[in-house]
Amino acid sequence: MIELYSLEVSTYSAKVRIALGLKNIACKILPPPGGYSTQEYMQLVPTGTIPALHVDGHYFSESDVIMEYLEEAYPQTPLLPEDHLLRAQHRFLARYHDLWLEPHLRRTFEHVDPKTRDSDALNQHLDKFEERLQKLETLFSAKPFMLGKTMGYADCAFAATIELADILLPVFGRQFTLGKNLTLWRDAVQNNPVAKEVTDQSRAATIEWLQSGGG
Ligand SMILES: N[C@@H](CCC(=O)N[C@@H](CS)C(=O)NCC(=O)O)C(=O)O
Repeated sequence: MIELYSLEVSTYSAKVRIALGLKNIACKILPPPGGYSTQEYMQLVPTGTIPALHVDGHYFSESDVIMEYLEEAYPQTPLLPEDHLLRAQHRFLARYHDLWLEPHLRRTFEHVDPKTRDSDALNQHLDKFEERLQKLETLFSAKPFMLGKTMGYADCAFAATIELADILLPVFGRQFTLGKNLTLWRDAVQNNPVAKEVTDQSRAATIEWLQSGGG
């Protein structure tokens, strides 16, 4: 059976776990051996990041690479449509998440503890995140999912990150507001039992992490 190295607190892992659930793929979910970024784990997964997939002695990371592998190796319940242009739109939105939006939220983690907070650096990332969230509102038109009537590749990318922003922005005194499009989309995602279960676990793990001081 394939194995996914993942932690509930990880939004990139949540993306892949939602895809596994939607496609009903049998997969063992495990924490990274030794913890992420450790020498022990990097012997298996050179980047040291989660998620990573283990298939027959082969290990690879990068959530979008794993998503593409799952799509090709398990064609049931496709998360990418047949139409080439729509496929490109899904991939664009998923890249927008990974390269343009989420990294600014991630860069706030180091400022959770007020004792070590650099307010200027923090505010720059919060401003960028909010700006790019507003832009995301204009990049699709909820159907109710980003590009269609069923959950797809693009939707998996944002599901846990939006829930993380809902929890994290108020910690820094910022308001979490979504436009009409993203609100419709978020409701649809939260009505999907697979996405709800994964994002609920991710929310609970994030709250626990914050309560422990966010270190
Ligand atoms: N681009 C990577 C990002 C993955 C990532 O940053 N994962 C975090 C956890 S959510 C991680 O493993 N951090 C450990 C590190 O950066 O060393 C992907 O899409 O898989």
